[in-house]
Amino acid sequence: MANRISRRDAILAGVGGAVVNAVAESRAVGEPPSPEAAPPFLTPANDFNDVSRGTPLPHSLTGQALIDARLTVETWKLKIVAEDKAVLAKPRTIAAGTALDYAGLLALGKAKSVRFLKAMQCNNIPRPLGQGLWEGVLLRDVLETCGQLDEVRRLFYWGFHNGDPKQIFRSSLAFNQVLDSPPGEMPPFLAYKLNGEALSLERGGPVRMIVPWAHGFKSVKWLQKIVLTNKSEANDTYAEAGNDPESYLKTAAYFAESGNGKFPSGKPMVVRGTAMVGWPGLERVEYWLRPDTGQDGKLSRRDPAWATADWKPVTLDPAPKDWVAQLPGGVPPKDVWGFTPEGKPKEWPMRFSVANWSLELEGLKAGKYELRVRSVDKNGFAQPEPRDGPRSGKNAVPFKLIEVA
Ligand SMILES: Nc1nc2c(c(=O)[nH]1)N[C@H]1C(S)=C(S)[C@@H](COP(=O)(O)O)O[C@H]1N2
Ligand SMILES: [Mo]
Repeated sequence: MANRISRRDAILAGVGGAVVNAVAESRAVGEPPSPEAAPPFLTPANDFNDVSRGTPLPHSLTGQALIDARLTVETWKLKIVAEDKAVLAKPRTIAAGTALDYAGLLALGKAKSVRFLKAMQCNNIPRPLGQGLWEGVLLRDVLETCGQLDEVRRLFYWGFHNGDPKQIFRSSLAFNQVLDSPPGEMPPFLAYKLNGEALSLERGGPVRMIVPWAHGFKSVKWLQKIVLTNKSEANDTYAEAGNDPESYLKTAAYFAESGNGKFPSGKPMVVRGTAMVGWPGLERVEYWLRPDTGQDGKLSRRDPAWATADWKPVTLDPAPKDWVAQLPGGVPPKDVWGFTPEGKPKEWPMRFSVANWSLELEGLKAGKYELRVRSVDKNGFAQPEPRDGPRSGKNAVPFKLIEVA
């Protein structure tokens, strides 16, 4: 229970006018997590925290409604069309019987599939929602089956929604982000497997977009439509709600559990947490402990105390030794993005994944303290730098009030 938010923390909250599951940051005093409580590297599909719009939620549909929604593997179809000045030689439409179906996507995957470890991190929730091994086919390999493309500047894409245009959840990508990935980087792909199993309806199955470097809102669930366009502006649903639609995953440290902490004096205090390793990588996670100033932990960004803060490193969990045991059966570690031919991660912690950390302090005198943690990325920026605007990803320096008694 350290790299994700427990279900009991999930509440319904209104975000940008739509109902989204979000997280309460107001939990009661928690038990100190034990140092042994390192979470499994992959989050079981059902244990992800869910962020989904729609009434009813697409993953609550059953029976005929599910078939009508084309959300079964037998009925799923992906339309790919062009609009505006953009041209597509071979559009894929349901009317013409050319839409891509699940069997067709799997056949593409048989020739060329990709496997990618990624933590789902919402732009607006200060903690990863869960981490998975996603498997699918590159979007550019799917587009290749549509023949010559001209005058395309952007792709708009969305998934099933209930027919009410207000409930659509749409995202977008620049065409270059789909085609021209730097060698060694993973471009966007269509995922049909999570943790070695068929992608569940709740996680966006049968097929979901995965955008490796982005926050969760680019990874549209229940994917059904891609429109190639000559328009140049992002029309993401999240952009309309005031968020930065092009932010890379930020590197940021979070506490595993929200709420304040109470620890018995005379015993070591152990606090666990998690860090989202964004595109800038993660150099280290640091903590700053100081006596409580009686301000409920509030500290303005301009307070001079930041300049003299005494930050010290916490301990990052080491890479698992046995990757065969961590990954789903039958997945050779060398076939996962970011792994060497010998089956070891090229970097640790891995970009786009979660890094778990722990802090153990002994000999703390009885009293009240303020505890803060922050990440330092590979460019040397300490959280919340280089961008502290929450609309490009929540990365405020988290704090906890600690009582040792
Ligand atoms: N179709 C659809 N896709 C969606 C969403 C949605 O509401 N509808 N929410 C997005 C957001 S904001 C996030 S953070 C992630 C959450 O993924 P998860 O529910 O698998 O944890 O899904 C994204 N994909
Ligand atoms: Mo999100």
